[in-house]
Amino acid sequence: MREEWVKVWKEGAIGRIELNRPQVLNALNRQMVAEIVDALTAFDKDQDIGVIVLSGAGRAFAAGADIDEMAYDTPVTLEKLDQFSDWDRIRTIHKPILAAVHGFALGGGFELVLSCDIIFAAEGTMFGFPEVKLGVMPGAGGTVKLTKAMGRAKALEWLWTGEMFSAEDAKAVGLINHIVPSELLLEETLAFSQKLLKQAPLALRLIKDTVNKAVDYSVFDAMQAERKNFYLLFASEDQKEGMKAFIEKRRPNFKGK
Ligand code: CO8
Repeated sequence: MREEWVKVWKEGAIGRIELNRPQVLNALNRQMVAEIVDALTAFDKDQDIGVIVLSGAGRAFAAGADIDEMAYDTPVTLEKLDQFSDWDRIRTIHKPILAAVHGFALGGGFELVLSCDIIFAAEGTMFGFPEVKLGVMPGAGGTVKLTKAMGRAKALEWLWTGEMFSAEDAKAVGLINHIVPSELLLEETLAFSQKLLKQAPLALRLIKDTVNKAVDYSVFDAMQAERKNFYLLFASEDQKEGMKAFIEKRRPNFKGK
C-alpha cells in the first residue's frame, strides 16, 4: 500500500491514519485521498481493528483539496479521473471512523471530516467551505451534508459567504461532537475509541448501517431496515452473551461473532 502522503499504523485495536502533507496544511491531492481510502478499507477488513482514527500532522487537519493540482482541470479530465469514486468508498466502511480535527478543516478537508462518524475538534478549529471564493463549490458531499445537517438557510449562508466558522458554530448545528483543549485532542479521541471497543462490534456495525439509511431513506423505509438489522443481531453470539451477562449481573465479553 502506498503511504506517501499519509502515515498508517496500529495502536492496539485502533487503526490510526494521519494526513501527512503539513507543508501545505494537508491539502488533499488525489493520491492522498486514494491512500486515505485504501488505509480505511484495509483497516475495515482487518479483524484485529475495531475503530479507525483519522487526524492531521502539522498545524491543520486539512485546508481543502489541493488547489494547485485542480487549477487546470476540465470537465473531461475530471470525468476521466473519476476521483469521487474514492470518496464513495468511504461510505462503505463498516467500522466506526473517528476524526481528531485541529487548525483548519476547509473545503475537501471539511468534507473528509463529514465523512467520519464521530468528530472531536480542538478548541480554535475553523471550519468552512471557501470554494465559492475560488469560483467553484463543494464536490464531495459538502453542499448536501451541510443542508441536511443545518437546513437550507444556514447552509446557504455558509456556502455563499465561504467564511470560516468556529468549532462552537459547527457543534451548535450538530456537525461535530466534541470540542476539547488542543493538547487533549488525541487523548480524548482515543479514550472515546476505547469506549467503542468495549461494545459489541456487530451491533456497532449495524447501528452505523441503519443510521446511514436513516439519513438517506424515508422514515418508513429506514424503520424497515432497522427492524431487519435488529433481527439480524439475534443471530450473533454477542447478543446471547450481552443478555446473559445482564441477567448474571456481570460485564459482557463480546467477541464480534
Ligand atoms: N491547496 C494547495 N495549497 C494549499 C492549500 C490548498 N487547499 N491550503 C494551503 N496551501 C498551502 C499554501 O499555498 C501555503 O504554501 P506555500 O508555503 O508554498 O505558500 C501553505 O499551504 C501554508 O498556507 P498559508 O501560508 O496560506 O497559511 P495561512 O495560515 O496564512 O492560511 C488558510 C491558512 C486560511 C487555510 C489558507 O492556506 C487558505 O485559505 N487555504 C485554502 C483554503 C481553500 O480554499 N480550501 C478549499 C479548496 S477547494 C476544495 O476543497 C474543493 C473540494 C472538492 C472535493 C474534494 C476533492 C479532494
